[in-house]
Amino acid sequence: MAKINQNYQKLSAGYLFPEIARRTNQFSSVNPGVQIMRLGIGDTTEPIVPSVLTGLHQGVDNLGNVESYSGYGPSEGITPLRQAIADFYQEQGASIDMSEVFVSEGAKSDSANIQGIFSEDCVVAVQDPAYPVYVDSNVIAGRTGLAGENGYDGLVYMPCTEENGFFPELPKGKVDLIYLCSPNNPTGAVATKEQLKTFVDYARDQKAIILYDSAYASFITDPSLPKSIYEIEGAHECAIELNSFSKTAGFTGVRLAWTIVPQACVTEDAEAGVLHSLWTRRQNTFFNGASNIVQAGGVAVLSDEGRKQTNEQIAFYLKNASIINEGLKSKGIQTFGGGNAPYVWLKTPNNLTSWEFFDKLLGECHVVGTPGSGFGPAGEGFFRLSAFGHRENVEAAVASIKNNLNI
Ligand code: PL4
Repeated sequence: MAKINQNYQKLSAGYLFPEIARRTNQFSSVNPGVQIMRLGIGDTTEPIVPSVLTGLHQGVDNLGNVESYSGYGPSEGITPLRQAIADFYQEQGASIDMSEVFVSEGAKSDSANIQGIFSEDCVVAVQDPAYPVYVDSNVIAGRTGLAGENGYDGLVYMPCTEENGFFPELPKGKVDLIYLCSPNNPTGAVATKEQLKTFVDYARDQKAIILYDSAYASFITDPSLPKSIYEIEGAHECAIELNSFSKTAGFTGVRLAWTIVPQACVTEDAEAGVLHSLWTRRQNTFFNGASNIVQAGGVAVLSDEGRKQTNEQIAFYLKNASIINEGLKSKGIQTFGGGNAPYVWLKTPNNLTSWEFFDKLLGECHVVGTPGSGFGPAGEGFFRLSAFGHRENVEAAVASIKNNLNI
């Protein structure tokens, strides 16, 4: 008799983004003809830049020629791409060997899967609020109890509040796995080197592992802020980093990402090299590699021309963020983030709950955003607006908020 994984029953509600889509569709069905402006999901909108398109075309053309045709590739990724990623780190002052780079089809799936190489009884700490995948994947893996009003039993929430500048204090007790995301989704806050150092020191001391999601690192324009945790001394011993081409190069639909598992990473029960070989084994068993066409596109993203063109696109999205920020501020709404990140985090006016503000923004302004409470208990009373959008749509959404939001 088959039995289901009962941990799925613990998941508190529908996954956040489909829930937003459901509510938005419901609004549209009772308000036919109303034009909805979407600043909800962080999804790229601008076309892929020419030099990267050339790389993708090259990937396709290679398949039409007997000399350059390739079938299954290494599940860790093709050598030119792994090397280009390692070189990219080197330029940032973070030494990474090509063998430590694991190419994948998405940082979402890697951030959900990475917990699988750790013991079931690891104590998990997450920033609160956080990208929901970190929590849900650990719920499904059985590392938590049931959900209550303040989150899941057994999970250590590290509140990110206005008071601490949206970067958490160290956990009070001993934890084993620590999820950090910088630039942060959803708050837009970026960790400083000093802040990361406190976590690296803690992790080395406790033989804990930091799972560092830097999917938005390319949005950091302030040169004093770290783009990788490996810029911090000692991080190679205690941190796994996840990054993605999704937001950097408009690959949200194309799908390409990477995870770094340094050889030097250690746990309480495993010496250097073990975590690296476990992740290799995991990927070899579960994954047959990212598309060879897409990996050719990834190499083009990291070329000089690719970087120049994608950086221009990132500047475009950052300008959207500043338009949103300015518009909200002129309305008297308090905002955070958006300077080195594609998300603006706002405090809901008049103490509205996050979902109350969602309904108000949709009803009065026809703008969709993301309720902060969907990212964790400390997100209640906050709201996220995404800077991904065509300029005219972002401007129209901001104008509608200015003209129609009744606060
Ligand atoms: C909507 C911190 C967006 N349907 O594209 P990937 O898989 O390489 O990267 C996903 C990802 C990884 N890490 C962080 C992210 O914020 C994201 C993407 N988040 C958002 O609006 O928060 C897209 C979400 C998607 C989902 O369910 O993840």
